[in-house]
Amino acid sequence: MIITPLLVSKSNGDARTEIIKMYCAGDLHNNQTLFISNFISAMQTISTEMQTSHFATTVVGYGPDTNYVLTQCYGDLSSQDCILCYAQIRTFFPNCYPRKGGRIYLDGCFVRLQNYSFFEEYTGPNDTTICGNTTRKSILFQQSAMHAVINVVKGALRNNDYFAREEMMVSDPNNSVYVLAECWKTLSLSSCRACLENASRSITTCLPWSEGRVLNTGCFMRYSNTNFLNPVTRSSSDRGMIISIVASVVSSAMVIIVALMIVLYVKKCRNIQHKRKGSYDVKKLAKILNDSNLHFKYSTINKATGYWHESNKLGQGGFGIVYKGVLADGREIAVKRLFFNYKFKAVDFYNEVNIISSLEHKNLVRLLGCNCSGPESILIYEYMPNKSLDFFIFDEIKGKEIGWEKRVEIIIGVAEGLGYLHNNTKHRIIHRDIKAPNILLDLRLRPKIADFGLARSFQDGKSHISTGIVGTLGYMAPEYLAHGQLTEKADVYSFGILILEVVTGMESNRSKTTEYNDSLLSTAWKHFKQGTVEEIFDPNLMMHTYPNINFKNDAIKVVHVALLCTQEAPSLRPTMSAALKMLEKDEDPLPAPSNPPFINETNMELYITQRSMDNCDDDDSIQLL
Ligand SMILES: *[C@@H]1O[C@H](CO)[C@@H](O)[C@H](O)[C@H]1NC(C)=O
Ligand SMILES: *[C@@H]1O[C@H](CO)[C@@H](O)[C@H](O)[C@H]1NC(C)=O
Ligand SMILES: *[C@@H]1O[C@H](CO)[C@@H](O)[C@H](O)[C@H]1NC(C)=O
Ligand SMILES: *[C@@H]1O[C@H](CO)[C@@H](O)[C@H](O)[C@H]1NC(C)=O
Ligand SMILES: *[C@@H]1O[C@H](CO)[C@@H](O)[C@H](O)[C@H]1NC(C)=O
Ligand SMILES: *[C@@H]1O[C@H](CO)[C@@H](O)[C@H](O)[C@H]1NC(C)=O
Ligand SMILES: *[C@@H]1O[C@H](CO)[C@@H](O)[C@H](O)[C@H]1NC(C)=O
Ligand SMILES: *[C@@H]1O[C@H](CO)[C@@H](O)[C@H](O)[C@H]1NC(C)=O
Ligand SMILES: *[C@@H]1O[C@H](CO)[C@@H](O)[C@H](O)[C@H]1NC(C)=O
Ligand SMILES: *[C@@H]1O[C@H](CO)[C@@H](O)[C@H](O)[C@H]1NC(C)=O
Ligand SMILES: *[C@@H]1O[C@H](CO)[C@@H](O)[C@H](O)[C@H]1NC(C)=O
Ligand SMILES: CC(=O)N[C@H]1CO[C@H](CO)[C@@H](O)[C@@H]1O
Repeated sequence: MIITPLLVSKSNGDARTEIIKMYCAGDLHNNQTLFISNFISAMQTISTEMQTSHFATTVVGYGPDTNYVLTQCYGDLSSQDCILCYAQIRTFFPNCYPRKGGRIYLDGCFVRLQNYSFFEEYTGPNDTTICGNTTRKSILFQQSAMHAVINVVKGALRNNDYFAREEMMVSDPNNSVYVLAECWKTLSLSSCRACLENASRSITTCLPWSEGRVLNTGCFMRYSNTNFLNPVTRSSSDRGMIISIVASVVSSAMVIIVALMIVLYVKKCRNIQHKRKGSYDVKKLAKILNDSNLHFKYSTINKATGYWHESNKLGQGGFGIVYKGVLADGREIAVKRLFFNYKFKAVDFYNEVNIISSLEHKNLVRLLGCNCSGPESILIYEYMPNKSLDFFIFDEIKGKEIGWEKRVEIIIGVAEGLGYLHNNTKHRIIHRDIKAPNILLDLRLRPKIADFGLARSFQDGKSHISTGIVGTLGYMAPEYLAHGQLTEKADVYSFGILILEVVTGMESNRSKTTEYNDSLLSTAWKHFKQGTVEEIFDPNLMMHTYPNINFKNDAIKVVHVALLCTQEAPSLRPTMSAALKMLEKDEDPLPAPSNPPFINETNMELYITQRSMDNCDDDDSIQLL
């Protein structure tokens, strides 16, 4: 896959992205999970189609949470302007949530989403006429306008695309009239006629004023004394506005990105009012962010990502998309765009951003900025060109590119980053989701821990916080999994698993078929006890580093540390700083590890389901998955 960031310079057309009217549907979604996933998939289909077309419809799902979507750009927009206008729609549309859809009329395009098939509707109670009444026009203008409206209706019904434009130029420029009319392409000819005839009757009630618009269920019409129409050419190539500036080759498996997604998932809980110590109120936090250099204008981000151009998409997770962007000064960024802006939990979001932004360490991905006051919640991070650790170590070919020394460097880097999080004086932070896809690699393959979305700072004096389970099975500490008890030692456990992956090149995953007893951890434990650890070393390492005598001993020691980190009793696991010392220094002999946990996986799943249901009154009313 070639990623080609776009710089979109000023168009010589006008995308007419002003929002004229937005209605949100009256219905609340029925099943949030279902609705959101249908919405995301519907918008994805539409977004793809709108890259090349002026019109798209889709139907996703079934039952009361089905998404029926229609989008259309008006006929005089160039392809590029259509993309820009659609980008505006895409940005504003989630604001209807949790209403189940709605309509937005822009001056250049239209969108509608409902949970039933509305594609043939052309009239309804929300049909609106909006008159711009700034200037009262002459009789001559009024006559021209009437005439133009009649022509435009005829024209639209004649044209296959249901679009027509009309310019009435009279000798006196003060009396020129410009008109546009368009039906949605899903209508039959007779429905389109009925819609436009109603619209033309409605619009003439705006006379003698200089401006009128009709927003009907099935069509749009506008007249004006100023020329809002775009030049007649509809070719996009002649605009020459797409400048490819970078073309970097990126493979298709972009696992990082999925990991990069921050997902805001709001639990419907009884006790949502929970106030965390140290939370500020929204306004204060918004102000802090606004005053800091974290402040990014929405329009800047729009430009950097080529108006969220498809080709800049790095990946997509459950609830958000990550884009690559290039700022005006050439800096590359990764932009996380959350699908929904849960304004009512803004305190948590700002709090999160505030904490994250206060962190600075060479082994943590830096948050460069955010925009939470715009229509969407957006986070901006530094861009990591070499994706994530899993991309290398689990790949037979790419695995050869990081030898033993590099792997040790990476392990130590992660330990330093985690140690910094745990040892932070202002906020002790537990990452909660340490795993290979969350370890990003910079230009020189130095590790950077990503996705602090799961991080929760917790106050001194509490031994652990009880919390809804979030994280990735296979990396989760048993006490956390079973009882939701979260301490730094849960991160230490995940770190131990990560080490084993780096040494063996095997993925510690949750598998339905294999018992927990066959897990990577128990396999390592078994071999460690039998003194046959080298049997599980990554073949890539064996091939390249075996001549190095120290390799075997080093690697056994690293596995030893991993087993200390993954002991069943949290109190026996070392702190991150102790683990770091063990990895860096050779002097002291390491203590023998005690048993790792062996849990019956079937029971584990029961636990999780139960806990996620019981856990409403804990502090996690926003979960970042
Ligand atoms: C009309 O708009 C209102 C609110 O703006 C909304 O509640 C209602 O569902 C809409 N009706 C239709 C048919 O879209
Ligand atoms: C919502 O839909 C999902 C997916 O079909 C299902 O697993 C879940 O049980 C549903 N929730 C409710 C409350 O119906
Ligand atoms: C649309 O959603 C509403 C509210 O959830 C529901 O009552 C209605 O039956 C749904 N319509 C269809 C066609 O499923
Ligand atoms: C102009 O429009 C405004 C609001 O749209 C309305 O309140 C006002 O009465 C109108 N003026 C005239 C002269 O129609
Ligand atoms: C056009 O209108 C402006 C202001 O409404 C007026 O000053 C000007 O004289 C008009 N031009 C003509 C040719 O009538
Ligand atoms: C246009 O249709 C709407 C909805 O049926 C109706 O309320 C309105 O009176 C019609 N307007 C005209 C001018 O016929
Ligand atoms: C944000 O900062 C700008 C100046 O940098 C200021 O004009 C604006 O009022 C601030 N907005 C808020 C919400 O504090
Ligand atoms: C977000 O973007 C909007 C629109 O560009 C801007 O007005 C606002 O100040 C930005 N907010 C922050 C926190 O940067
Ligand atoms: C993890 O899953 C992959 C593919 O699903 C499989 O090839 C691999 O063996 C699994 N790893 C472990 C340790 O079970
Ligand atoms: C954690 O803090 C203690 C005391 O402030 C310090 O001695 C230790 O080196 C720190 N550990 C790390 C990993 O920064
Ligand atoms: C795991 O637990 C389930 C249910 O309690 C039980 O049926 C199953 O035999 C157990 N498996 C093992 C390996 O203990
Ligand atoms: C090992 C590897 O793939 N390194 C790459 C890291 O990213 C830089 C910049 O994209 C490439 O030049 C390296 O080849």
